[in-house]
Amino acid sequence: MQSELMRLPSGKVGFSKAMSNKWIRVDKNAPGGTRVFRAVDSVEDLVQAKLQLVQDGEAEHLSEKERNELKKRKLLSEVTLKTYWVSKGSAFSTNISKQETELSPEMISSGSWRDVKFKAYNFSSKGVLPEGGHLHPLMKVRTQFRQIFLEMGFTEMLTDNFIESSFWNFDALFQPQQHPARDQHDTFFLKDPAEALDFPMDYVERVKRTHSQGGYGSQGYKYDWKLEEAQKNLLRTHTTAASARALYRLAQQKPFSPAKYFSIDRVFRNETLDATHLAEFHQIEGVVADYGLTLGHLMGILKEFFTKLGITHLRFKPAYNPYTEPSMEVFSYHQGLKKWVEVGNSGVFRPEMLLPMGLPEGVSVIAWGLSLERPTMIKYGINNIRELVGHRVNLQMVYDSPLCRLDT
Ligand code: FB9
Repeated sequence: MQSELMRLPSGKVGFSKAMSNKWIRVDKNAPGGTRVFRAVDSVEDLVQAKLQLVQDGEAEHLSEKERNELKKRKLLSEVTLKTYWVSKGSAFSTNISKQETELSPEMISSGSWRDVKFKAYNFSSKGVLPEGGHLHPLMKVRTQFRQIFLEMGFTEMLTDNFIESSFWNFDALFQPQQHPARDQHDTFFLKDPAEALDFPMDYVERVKRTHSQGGYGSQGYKYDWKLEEAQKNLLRTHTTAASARALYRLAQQKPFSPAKYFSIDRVFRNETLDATHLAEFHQIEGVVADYGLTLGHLMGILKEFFTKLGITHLRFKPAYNPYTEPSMEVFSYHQGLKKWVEVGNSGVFRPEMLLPMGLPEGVSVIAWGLSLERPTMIKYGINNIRELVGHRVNLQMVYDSPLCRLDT
């Protein structure tokens, strides 16, 4: 009976093996229960025969399939033995003779080169990477912006003075002396030298009059403008101070000729620090001076400029700056962040700024600004500005930072 068979030791394994080899057959309808019958006259235990081959050192006669079956049943384990034949090479020696790697002038003059062995050149070995300098990501992005301005026909302004007088940083821009941005909590003033003394006094007089009494059609701010306030030295809070100097210089050239200026340099503000703001950043500024420029020209040049950054979908929002009227904040829809992000600020410089400089009636100046850090952090995927600038920067990030392509 099958039930009796199953109770034998290895009965189940034997039964399934015999069935798969068709050595037995089963009759489920036999009287008294399922009975098992012999189906062949004799059987040959192939497994035992194969294992005997292995035992006799003739495992190579087994097929890979047969070997795998035996391995699967853990009846066979395979060990690969590698043997090497070692023989003396042409350079065989029982002592290590150092092979020369350099042919020196002394060897040539003394002739000793004849008795030494030179190591063969290994032309496939990789050269040692020469140590070189590495540009900081900010500098790579600055180069890209500089390239964009240059191909748009802009000339770079002089910005090599971090220290500026309040006159050029604020008064020349028609920013009143009591403006909150001009006090300590927003601006870094210098102790020494505390004051700037060298100004074009005729121009200062016109600025003083424009602030205190008005002029050129403006009613001014009607306050007692003080030279001492304008003389205070500070760390420039924007590169618009450099724009004021450049425009004043332009106004001295007669007759007037249109100009396009740009600047990219550090500015300093005594602001609350956070993950994306430090007390200093690099401001990028573009300025265009010509007869009859309007807000339409400004929108057009902003579209042209930002398109070169890969920013196409611009929106303009009315804003306020002390030195531009009208002013616009510039926004772009960020596909990644799925929201509108501010990409800069812009405006038309006020006549109260331009006319005291001596620029002719009818000349208007449009300008815009943005930071270098924001696009750099976005391009290089940096979320905290302290990973980009400052004493905690990981220099390996600088070494590994790839080239910057702004238009992709
Ligand atoms: O850069 C800014 N955003 C920005 C710029 C480019 C960009 O590129 C993406 C990779 C494609 C992404 C973002 N901003 C100006 C907007 C904000 O980041 C803002 O929160 C921070 N602003 C700085 C000032 O913060 C105290 C950025 C800085 C800024 C703001 C205004 C000006 C310059 C820099 C200006 C100006 C101006 C206006 C009129 C006339 C002349 C100059």
